Amino acid sequence: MKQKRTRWRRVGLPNRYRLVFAGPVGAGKTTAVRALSDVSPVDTDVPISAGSDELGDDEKKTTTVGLDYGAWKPTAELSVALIGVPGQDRFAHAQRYSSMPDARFLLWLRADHADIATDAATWIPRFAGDEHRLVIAVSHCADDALEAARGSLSEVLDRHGIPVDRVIAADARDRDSVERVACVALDLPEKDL
Ligand SMILES: Nc1nc2c(ncn2[C@@H]2O[C@H](COP(=O)(O)OP(=O)(O)OP(=O)(O)O)[C@@H](O)[C@H]2O)c(=O)[nH]1
Ligand SMILES: [Mg+2]
Repeated sequence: MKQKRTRWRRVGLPNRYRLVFAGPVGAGKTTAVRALSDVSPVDTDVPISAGSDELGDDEKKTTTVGLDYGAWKPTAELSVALIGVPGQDRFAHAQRYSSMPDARFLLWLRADHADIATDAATWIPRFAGDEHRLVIAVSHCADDALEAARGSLSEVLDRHGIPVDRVIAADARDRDSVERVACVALDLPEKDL
């Protein structure tokens, strides 16, 4: 006999968001999820394979093959699931994070990458239709390098209707810095935190 299932309404529960961390290899997605998460994050990192062209620097020894998961509670009323996707295209199955109304997107790009504009041109179209919910976090960004990065990105930003002030310098290793870009992506005034 078919049983009627009780429908639970979400009453009095905190508002929930998903914040998706996307971008090329080594931009800092896993590091940023780790920095911001209030709980021990789950990651799916494996050691970088020797001789591969995965971008490694001295500090980076692993790469994400599935998803990163963390959780952040900026206020008593808000609960944010942190989801990092892999940078490598061979794990592209996990890059497609379906666009839902509660999703916001942080695209991480490296300022010290020779072709930050190409990285942006590759990744931004993956958020087609969601550009208004996208913030670009520029990592590995020296104090005076943000304007240069914004300049390099200006054409691709124009093409996708993204205002230049949505491009923000952020150090993925630093919680305050990640919090700042997360607040912009979630339209949260920082003073409320
Ligand atoms: N100097 C510097 N290092 C940074 C900054 N942001 C992140 N890093 C370092 O850059 C590396 C980023 O590595 P991950 O977080 O694994 O990068 P990812 O984007 O998750 O890469 P994949 O999972 O391989 O796609 C780490 O070694 C961080 O410590 C920054 O602003 N400055
Ligand atoms: Mg990663």
